[in-house]
Amino acid sequence: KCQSLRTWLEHLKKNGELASIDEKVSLQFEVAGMTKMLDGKKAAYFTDVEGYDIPVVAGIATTRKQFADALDITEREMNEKFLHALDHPLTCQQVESHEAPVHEVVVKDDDIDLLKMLPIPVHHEKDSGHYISAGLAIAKDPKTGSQNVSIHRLQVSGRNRLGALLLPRHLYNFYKNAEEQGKPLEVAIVIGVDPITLLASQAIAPLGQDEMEIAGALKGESVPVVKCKTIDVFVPAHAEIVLEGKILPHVREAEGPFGEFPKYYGPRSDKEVIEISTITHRKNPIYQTIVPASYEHLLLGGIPREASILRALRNTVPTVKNVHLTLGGTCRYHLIVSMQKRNEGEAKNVILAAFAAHYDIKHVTVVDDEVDIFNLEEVEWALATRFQADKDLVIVNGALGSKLDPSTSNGVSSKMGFDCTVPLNSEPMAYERIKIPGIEKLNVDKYLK
Ligand code: FMN
Repeated sequence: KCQSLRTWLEHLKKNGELASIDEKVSLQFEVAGMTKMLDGKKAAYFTDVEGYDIPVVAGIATTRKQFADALDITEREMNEKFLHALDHPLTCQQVESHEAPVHEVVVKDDDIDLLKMLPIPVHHEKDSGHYISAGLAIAKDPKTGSQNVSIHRLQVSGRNRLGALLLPRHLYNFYKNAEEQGKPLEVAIVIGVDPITLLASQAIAPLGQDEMEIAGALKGESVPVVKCKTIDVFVPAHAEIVLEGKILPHVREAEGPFGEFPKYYGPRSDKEVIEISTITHRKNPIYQTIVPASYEHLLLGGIPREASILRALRNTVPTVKNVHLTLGGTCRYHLIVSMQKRNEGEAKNVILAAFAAHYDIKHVTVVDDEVDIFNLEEVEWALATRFQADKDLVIVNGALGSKLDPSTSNGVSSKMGFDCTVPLNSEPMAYERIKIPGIEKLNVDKYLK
């Protein structure tokens, strides 16, 4: 079901999880608005986008259950599955151009006009314009030849020009290496893929590890890739659309504002520029977009991060059981951890390790492992009944946080941890949960109908 965007959409349709929207919709806010209204319920497939023959799809996975379904596992198995894939990547399978659906149509040079060709939406009120938000940027490290996959917001700045936000991670690193030699960096922007490929692109993997190989490991079979027509980059052969181009050295142009995952605007400033020289696509392509700050956007960042954070915390305290980055905390800022505390003080070590595991983490809540960390009412109950601010609160001031959190001073942030574990030396009855014997055997379903 995750061979391509199309096979996944078929699967959603069969499950009744795809809304086919046949009324005419505008690219200006309407696509984003309808998708937002369906967020967490159904994917939105727009068949009649004003001014275009190409359909638009958004929200292809907006719940943890759907991502788990794509991976053929339960929600609770997600972290272990992701960690296994990080450790056992699967080499991609190279196919010839004539075998690659994404090479069915090739458009070159002067025939390219991004906004005329592709239904690229305007998502939020104060966005600077049309943005590609579900494009996988794939580039090759000029030094080692290994590929990297990541998603970047891409502002359409001209007929064949995109403004990109490259935060200082892997793609940025490749680009700086090329720029220092006065060279452009070849890059492919891949649009229209399945949810596992999107998820893999967000892996917190070491520099040099190709996320497409993690996608292969998550799928259980190698991803078929094809060499681009004009650049030395390999892209998924079953994608819908590929833009081939390069990031220009020593060129910066205005980009933004753009509505971002914390539900505020990322500011306008001079950013890197990608020039597109060739577009390849399937015969009747489907255009994919991700509405910023939607559940899809938040979970795509959250799920791979949870796996990496879990590993980091277990390196500090091996009895850490599970972690949860909550939707309310934008799947970035609020972490809940469950652990089996064996030594007094360990929960505080876990809090400090969480701050170190990812700079985005701002507030950490640690609970004993009988608390269900995916049930926020239970977590609040633990905070209400097992936490005393004079002993159980950890505050670290002046650490690096998220620059997109407007309450920080340009990213410099206070961090806070709540140790909600039961003291090991407490009276046995003091924290004994009340219980009604035999309740689990009683059946009241018929009275609820
Ligand atoms: N990262 C950026 O640097 N700039 C962006 O504009 C950006 N936009 C994103 C939009 C979406 C919908 C998602 C899911 C992620 C976005 N990210 C962005 C996050 C990166 O894609 C992500 O951190 C990725 O893992 C980075 O890969 P790397 O570590 O291989 O460089």
